[in-house]
Amino acid sequence: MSATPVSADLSVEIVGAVAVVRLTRTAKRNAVNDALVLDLRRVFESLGPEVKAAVVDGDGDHFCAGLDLSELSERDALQGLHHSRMWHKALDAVQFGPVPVIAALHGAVVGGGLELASACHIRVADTTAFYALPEGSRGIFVGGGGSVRVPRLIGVARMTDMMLTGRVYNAEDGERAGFAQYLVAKGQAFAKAMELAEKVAQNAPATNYALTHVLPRIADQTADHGLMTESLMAAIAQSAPEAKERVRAFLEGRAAKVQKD
Ligand code: 1HE
Repeated sequence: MSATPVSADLSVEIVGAVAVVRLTRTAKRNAVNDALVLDLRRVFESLGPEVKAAVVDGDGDHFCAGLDLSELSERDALQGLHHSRMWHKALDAVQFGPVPVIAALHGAVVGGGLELASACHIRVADTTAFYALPEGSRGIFVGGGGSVRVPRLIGVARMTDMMLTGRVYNAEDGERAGFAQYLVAKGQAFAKAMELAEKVAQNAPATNYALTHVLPRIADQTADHGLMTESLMAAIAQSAPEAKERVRAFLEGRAAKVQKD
């Protein structure tokens, strides 16, 4: 099936059970303007039941250059607040939408681009990827959820350093720091993200829901509350007929063993 343009700057293609959501604003390095934020939100809020996983990709040499800076100049404080909250709603729709989302990263993953990547559940980067938060040097602050999501990947100290000093992480150092879970050869991020998405799409829905909606909430809870939430989710997941069948399949030798790579 071919990609359906949502606008000139965004397309969606359904490949089997995977929705491929692609930024197509290459002339502006996939910088995200207001229309694009709203479209991203709409896309993730309206994925159909046939979609079991999604991949976010960017056309051209860069994943995403962040906020479209040309729209920043004339906002007052209250408009700035609403603008940031608009990003939050859109990236919440990515993180807490119906399916696991895998980001395919290459080139610039900066500012709001890094915030978008951080809202995804798995990040695959190729060797051209680099990570930065130029907000620090532009005299602004993150506004797309970066202060909440980026430290969960790399820690508060690294994010503070990035924004105070303008530090840029290359692909290798970025993987080591925790930005990406997979590092692949140049041009291979999308293929690897699709491979992972197809695998993720086969998981039991309760497992995917637990990992995308419940695990991050447990991370926000006290240990005592987290353990209770874990038990509740575990009980729900194991009670599904699909879980029982998967366990039976293993016990009867019909399911794959755990194998090292
Ligand atoms: C843009 C943007 C943008 C490119 N807003 N127009 N983000 C940044 O501070 C990153 C700014 N961008 C860059 O550092 C570079 O563009 C890149 C490293 C990403 C790519 O460099 P390059 O040499 O491939 O492209 P370029 O020549 O810099 O840019 C090509 C065009 O895209 C050019 O426009 P043109 O009309 O002159 O062709 C650039 O102006 C335009 N462009 N990036 C607007 N970001 C929710 S809060 C989040 C806050 C932030 O994200 S702040 C960080 C913003």
